[in-house]
Amino acid sequence: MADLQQLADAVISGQAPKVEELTTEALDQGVSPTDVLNKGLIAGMQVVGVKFKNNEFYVPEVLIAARAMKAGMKILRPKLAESGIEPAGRFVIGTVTGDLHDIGKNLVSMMIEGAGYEVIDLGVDVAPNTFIEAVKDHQPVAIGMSALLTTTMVNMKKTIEAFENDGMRDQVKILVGGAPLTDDYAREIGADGYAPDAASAVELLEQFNS
Ligand code: B1M
Repeated sequence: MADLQQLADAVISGQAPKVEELTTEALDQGVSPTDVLNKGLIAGMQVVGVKFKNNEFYVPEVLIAARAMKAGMKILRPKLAESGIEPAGRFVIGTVTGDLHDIGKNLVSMMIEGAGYEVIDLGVDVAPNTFIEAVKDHQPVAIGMSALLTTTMVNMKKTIEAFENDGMRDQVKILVGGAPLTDDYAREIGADGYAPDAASAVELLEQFNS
């Protein structure tokens, strides 16, 4: 019988080919796609999140684990679609106008995907209106904005104001993060939450979605 703990361990240690092999094996043996997702891939990424938070893992290990998880998701996604299993919710993410830094954003994006959400990644240099259109199109649980420059973090405020001006502010939770940000700044600009790291972003999203 397929060992889902072994699959979780392969995600944690970032072994993409092994994750592919174990995901295929589990499905072939009749394990449900939901169990493969929750007890294998997501369980593995949860451990990665904890290790990252505790400084036991650094950025490269997280990126390698996320790549392994994605290798499993590629096999699993069509099976999940066939069995009509919905994602936990949708999450829209982007780096704000004028800012091209995307390493942190990509980490957050991968951890959130690892927690079972469908992630719509708008990329970098994302204009306020693009966030608004994405909310209209995808109705996410929340949007996430990333900024790495003191000169671009102000564009988070502008984006929130654009949501307010469009009468859309109460339709979505807004999560912000990035190295120059603080909890106080997030509060000051009217965000719903500030995540100092990728694991905290997952925790906040789970709170918004409960
Ligand atoms: Co730039 N850069 N950079 N840079 N760069 C910084 C940010 C800087 C601090 C370096 C420095 O001077 N010491 C400085 C900013 C200074 C300031 O504003 N006070 C700086 C500068 C000045 C610049 C340029 C202006 C340089 C120039 O051209 N003169 C320029 C700006 C370009 C632009 O954006 N318009 C620039 C360019 C670049 C590169 C293109 C060369 C490259 C980016 C490559 C890329 O992202 N694809 C780059 C890099 C790599 C950095 C540093 C070295 C590393 C950033 C990084 O990836 N960190 C950075 C210095 C540093 O931080 N040591 C620096 C790792 C990443 C995992 O952490 O992004 O903080 P971070 O993400 C964390 C959390 O913050 C949080 O979770 C992540 C994981 O834990 N998080 C979120 C992030 N986003 C979140 C969103 C959330 C929740 C949590 O919700 C949605």
